[in-house]
Amino acid sequence: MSYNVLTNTQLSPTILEMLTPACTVTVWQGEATDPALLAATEGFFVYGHPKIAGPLMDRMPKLRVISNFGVGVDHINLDDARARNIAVGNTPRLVDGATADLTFALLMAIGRNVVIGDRYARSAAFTHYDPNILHGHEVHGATLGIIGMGNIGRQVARRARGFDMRVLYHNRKRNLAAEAEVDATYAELPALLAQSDYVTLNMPLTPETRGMIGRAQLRAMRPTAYLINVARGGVVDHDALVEALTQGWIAGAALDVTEPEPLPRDHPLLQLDNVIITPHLGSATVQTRYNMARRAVDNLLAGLEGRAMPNRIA
Ligand code: 8YV
Repeated sequence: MSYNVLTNTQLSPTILEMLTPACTVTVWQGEATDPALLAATEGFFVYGHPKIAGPLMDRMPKLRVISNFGVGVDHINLDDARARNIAVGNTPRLVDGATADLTFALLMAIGRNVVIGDRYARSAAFTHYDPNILHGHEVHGATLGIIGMGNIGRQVARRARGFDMRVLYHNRKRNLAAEAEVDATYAELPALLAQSDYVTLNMPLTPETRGMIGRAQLRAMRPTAYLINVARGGVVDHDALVEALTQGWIAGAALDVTEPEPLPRDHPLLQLDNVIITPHLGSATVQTRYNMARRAVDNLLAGLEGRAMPNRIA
């Protein structure tokens, strides 16, 4: 028995090795995909963030399971899947540590001029040591504002303790377990923005969080503060962010995610020295990516075989 599985992009050899004993895997070619192939598809292995909603699902009448490689499922219409009895799996918890590590890497890199310092140190302009240049802002002892105190936010808070940071957080609802574990203090959004030296975005993209950081929120931040986004580009209004960074409303931003992703090559954010951009590397470690692959494959196979999926979100 070999299940018909579609994927949206060429999968890594590691994932293919996990899938091929039980599945025949083909790659979606967009509109050019053979309709017969779609009609036969039983499982969809989703890699990256292609938009998947009802009309596409309807072209796959045999589709029983969508397995998402990643925790965030904002690109998949879960209501449409539920309405069609299609199970959706994802990979929660597995990405938390790596994503929190990258949140901290970006926080330190933007606060301490690591990237711009690297560029300078490689350039012809670096002719002698100059103690007057590239003074950043302290990380230890600073106030960190975490927006989104879920599993990833909590891991960020744990790392912040090691840097003797004061930790504020904002979340849909208070997270008393996190407060007790990491000594984080709940704050309303305006208070968090006004008091934080570093603001990290660790929430999912939902209709409520889309555009949550706009002009008013960026204006409420300190001119010496930094914004770090490892969530989804859609939670930040990018036009407002350009304004904030060029008008000095905030000191800088470090973005692992943007909308669109990638940004058009002539986007003004790419021209700014007080911005760091990484290509969505939050979970990109050898170990985490392996664990995500394993879980995504396990979800897919369980769904196809009618067993309980290890992580089912819809
Ligand atoms: C993945 C992510 O890299 O888990 C998520 O939500 O954004 C990342 O860890 C991405 O989803 C790859 O498919």
